[in-house]
Amino acid sequence: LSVLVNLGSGAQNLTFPPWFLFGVSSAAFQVEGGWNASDKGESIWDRLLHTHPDVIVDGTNGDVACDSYHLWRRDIEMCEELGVNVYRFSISWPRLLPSGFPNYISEDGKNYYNNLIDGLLEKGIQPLVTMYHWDLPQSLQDLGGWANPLIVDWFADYARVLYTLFSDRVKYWLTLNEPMVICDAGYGLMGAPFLDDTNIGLYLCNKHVLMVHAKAYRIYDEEFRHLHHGMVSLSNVALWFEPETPADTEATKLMMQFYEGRYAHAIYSKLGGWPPELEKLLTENGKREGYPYPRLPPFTPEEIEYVKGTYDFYALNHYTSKQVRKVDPDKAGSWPYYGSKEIGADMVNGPAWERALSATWFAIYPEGIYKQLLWMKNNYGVNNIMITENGLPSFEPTLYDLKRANHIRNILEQVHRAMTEGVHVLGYTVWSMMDNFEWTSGHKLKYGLYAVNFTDVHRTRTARESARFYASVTRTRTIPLHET
Ligand code: BGP
Repeated sequence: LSVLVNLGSGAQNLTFPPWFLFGVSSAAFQVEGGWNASDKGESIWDRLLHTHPDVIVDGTNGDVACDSYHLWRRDIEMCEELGVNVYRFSISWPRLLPSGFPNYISEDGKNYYNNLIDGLLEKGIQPLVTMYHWDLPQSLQDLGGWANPLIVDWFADYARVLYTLFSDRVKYWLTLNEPMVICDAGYGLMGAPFLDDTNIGLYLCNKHVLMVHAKAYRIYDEEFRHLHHGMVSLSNVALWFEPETPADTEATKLMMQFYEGRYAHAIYSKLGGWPPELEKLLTENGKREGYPYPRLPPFTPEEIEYVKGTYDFYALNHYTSKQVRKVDPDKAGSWPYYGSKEIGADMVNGPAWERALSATWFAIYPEGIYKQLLWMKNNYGVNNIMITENGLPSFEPTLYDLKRANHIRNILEQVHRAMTEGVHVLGYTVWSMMDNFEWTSGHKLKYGLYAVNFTDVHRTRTARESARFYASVTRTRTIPLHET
């Protein structure tokens, strides 16, 4: 039984406007493989997984992943089968600039991305390019990585190379994917470079990601926009938070600022800089973990102006929602999925929210995205929003993933609802086009519209039911009124 049967009569369905961009997402490290193909440099994820395979639940790594380095033609074909308008992928910095610097540009790296971009455009699919999805050149990590303020210049050089090579054809750019994960995971023993530095390194990183983004945005603005008329932003991860009881309202506001505001306020708010309540908290609350100093490095007034307004649209990755419960800071669950000692709050699942996976953090609450979109518009006054990731994880490899199809439908219904209430949503891209290397979950966790056979050298991709459903959505530009 295909859900397609429900899409017969347009009158029964919710319709999306012709300009709305439907897409799918991926990231270089998670799909490309070819980790040492040709002259590619080593990334921090290559280094981590070659030295600490134990951090990945199933001991897998990104050496081959989906082998998209060789199978890019098939990837384009899948985009075509899905009927999407945009394909979001990322560029591997060490594949293009093996030393990390523009003193040497890899011909093979350049050809790989040119082939992908040209192949997509030939099929009428727009590339949406993330410049950095967590695979920093190891050479730059050895120089201090995201804790070194020089990264602002290193990234600027890299961004200029990207714009010079590709911005005649790439119109949608994202500088960074989820700075929250770059800093909080990278310096909190959850992802490469796998450092334990939540007092200093993490917060230096917080400032530098914002400066990096701003400079890359301004380079486009000043040197390339008049030639190519594209759009630049960054993708922030956006978890929707609600208070468990009215007594938890203040803690919820702070949680929102800690999770999202730390990476959004400086760019999108009228005031700029750090969210004021959070800045106060991370100054006065320093003693909590035995570190009696302010943590957030200050912005100068010039820096505040430099970062403010550096966006052409707001990009968000939204997966799930949490209720917030105020607790004794010492008893708070672990960041970023269960709670925060800094805020003194736990994250709990709403009683009526379904879980996608047993005993994990993923609650299914489609209305969260509707509330999130309205919050962005009302809180920051930004009304040009793109959903750059959303999807449903599962440990089940089944091809008959009606639950995922229905989840996408339910999310799109809430996006549609926000749009009818005046939120301008540019588009929506599903995470993910295919099963891939899901960071610390390796190959165990599946997000794909397409299943990938990782035991087969050809990395065969097979459409799931959700792929057929999504293809029907992109072709009709409608979703059925009710779940299947
Ligand atoms: C986002 C990342 C993606 C993807 C997704 C699923 O944060 O940008 O790269 O991995 O999350 O994440 P997870 O595997 O942690 O569920």
